[in-house]
Amino acid sequence: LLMASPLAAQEHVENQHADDAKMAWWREAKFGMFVHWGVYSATGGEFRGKMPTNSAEWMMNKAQIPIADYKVENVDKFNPTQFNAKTFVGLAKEAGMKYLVITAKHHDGFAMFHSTSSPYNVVDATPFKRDVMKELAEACQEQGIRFGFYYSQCQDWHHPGGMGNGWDKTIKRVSFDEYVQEKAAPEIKQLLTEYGPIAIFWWDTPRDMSKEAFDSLHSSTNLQPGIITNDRLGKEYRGDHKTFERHIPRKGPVGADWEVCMPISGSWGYKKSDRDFKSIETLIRNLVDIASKGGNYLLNVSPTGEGTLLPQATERLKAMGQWMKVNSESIYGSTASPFGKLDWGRCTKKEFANGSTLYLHVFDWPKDGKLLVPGLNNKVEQAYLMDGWQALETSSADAGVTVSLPAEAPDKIASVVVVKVHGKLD
Ligand code: JFZ
Repeated sequence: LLMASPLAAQEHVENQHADDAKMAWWREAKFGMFVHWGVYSATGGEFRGKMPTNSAEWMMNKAQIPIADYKVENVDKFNPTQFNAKTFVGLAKEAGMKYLVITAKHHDGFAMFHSTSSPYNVVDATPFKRDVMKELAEACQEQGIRFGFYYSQCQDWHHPGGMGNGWDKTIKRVSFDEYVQEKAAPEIKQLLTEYGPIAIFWWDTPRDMSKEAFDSLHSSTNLQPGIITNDRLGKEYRGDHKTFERHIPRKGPVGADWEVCMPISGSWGYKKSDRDFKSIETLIRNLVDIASKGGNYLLNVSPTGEGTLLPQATERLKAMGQWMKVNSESIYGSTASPFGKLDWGRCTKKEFANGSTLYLHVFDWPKDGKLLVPGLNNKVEQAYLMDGWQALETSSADAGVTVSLPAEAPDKIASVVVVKVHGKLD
């Protein structure tokens, strides 16, 4: 068997320039919603009174649930009657998110859309019978949110050729290539032809596969011109952007597009016992931190078996939206900070023909009212607070530019000070 084609990675490098146009919206967007939703959500990650796993979408694997039991305990119980795609997408929009990526099929193999290649899907196999992917695709289209699919291409714990299910002895195994031909490739093709414009295809997780299987999965993404893919199709595959999982890198990778995906709480999929919600402060500062390093933030939420988010999640998204309402100019379309570590917070930047704008995100408001921008020697044209546009005095010295601040921080989490300077920075 041949390994995943290294050629694919090569082609990508040669196409780097052409990619600039297609990556433009994604680089501008900075902030997206990730959604893990599946039949595991019906029981909140619980199996017959036990919570087998840290991350609910892995419950079938961790509790070694046979396919037949998973059907009874989860598939048959999936009936999210409170789900409303418009409200859901509206919340992403309110948070300031510009795109949404959702699990069309996770490792459990269950299709959250009306698959025409496998009856193991939300319309044919659950009491709910609604194609929730179609509803979301339409709501995103209406509300101007770019829409993308997560798809587990290697692991499939339901199909006899899929990877990962070593516990259900009733499975009569077939080859992985058969699984690709019968299920994965046709499902992906369907997702990319019957759901309107698809902005992102988010592969997960790479494992070894034949060149034929790799090519067959990969080629389907040509069905949507301009589609953006992550780096998790095959081991050698770079895709258009690099995925960081759960953690923010100390420095962003140079010359590459990248994204940090992270659950808003502890688990990706809804888990009843999950109390690990990140604070509003952490979430806003994460967004700022990632933007200051040049990356995107794909923040995951976990709809319940009812089809709604917990109030803890809704509240946090709304608070992020409040902050974005005042400050989003410092995030959308910004690029990485020209500075290394800053004592008081982070910086993002935008460049124009004759000058640059620095957005200083102050986490720790200086007690003496003096904010030093170390090493900045460009001529300052203007400085003001983002919130309310109050003009601020600056002074320049060898150490850099010092901005004089009012006594009170406009925002305890992150106040933005805008500094417009002459010329470029790097
Ligand atoms: C995968 C999934 O297994 C998980 O359920 C979730 O969907 C997450 C977003 O992605 O988990 C991974 C995949 C890759 C790595 C870590 C976790 N990785 O490369 O470090």
